[in-house]
Amino acid sequence: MRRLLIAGNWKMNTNVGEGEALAEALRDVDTNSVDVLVAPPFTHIDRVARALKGTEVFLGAQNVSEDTCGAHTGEIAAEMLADLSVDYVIVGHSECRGRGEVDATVAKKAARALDAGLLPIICFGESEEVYGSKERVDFLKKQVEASLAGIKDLDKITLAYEPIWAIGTGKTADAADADAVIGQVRAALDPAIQGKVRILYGGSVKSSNVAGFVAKENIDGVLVGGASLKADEFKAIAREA
Ligand code: G2H
Repeated sequence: MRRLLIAGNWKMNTNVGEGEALAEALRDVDTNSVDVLVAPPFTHIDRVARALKGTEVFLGAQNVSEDTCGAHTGEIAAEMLADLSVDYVIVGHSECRGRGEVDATVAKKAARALDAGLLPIICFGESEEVYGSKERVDFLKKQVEASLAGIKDLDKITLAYEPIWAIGTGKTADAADADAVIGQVRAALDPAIQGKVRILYGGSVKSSNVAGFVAKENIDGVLVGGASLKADEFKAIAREA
């Protein structure tokens, strides 16, 4: 059985004090039956790590450089995140892909994360236009395959299906449809890892709809944006999952 992962992606929200307060309020989140992760902005990671010290909550980052330490102005290396006790890093979020990040870059970022001992959460998903076309499943399989290119420790990755049209829009995917499409993507993975890799759903998840997603065979948790910014709501998501 794959253990569920409930991941909160704070995106570019909160100041340091607000992030610290949010983390403090999450100290009693129920981690008995699910893994829980928060991914604050880079600037908050150290303070959030301190606020969550002694809990089972995992710490994530929202992005990482494709390069190792060196002359890369403005970038953050995976080694730097590992130094802050970060466990997971989100790569290939559609909000990054939308700014020009391509599959090959996503694969390099995931490889750097693994080299530094971090666990990558690799996002994939289709636009509304592709969603409505017969190419949808092929598009998603190719996107995942290209985003995993050259990665050796495939058993250490987590995938997250985030249909772009469902992100921050309040439109959620149909759970049965998300399960079916995730199942097809899972079936295209290397057979050695097919049953091991966690595949999350993300896009307008909240406490009132999470149960419907995680009840599905192929959905191993959720990546939550907006609803992860309210401690009570995020704790309710972890409880309802
Ligand atoms: C999708 C999701 C979290 P939201 O981006 O990654 O955000 O829950 O706000 O749709």
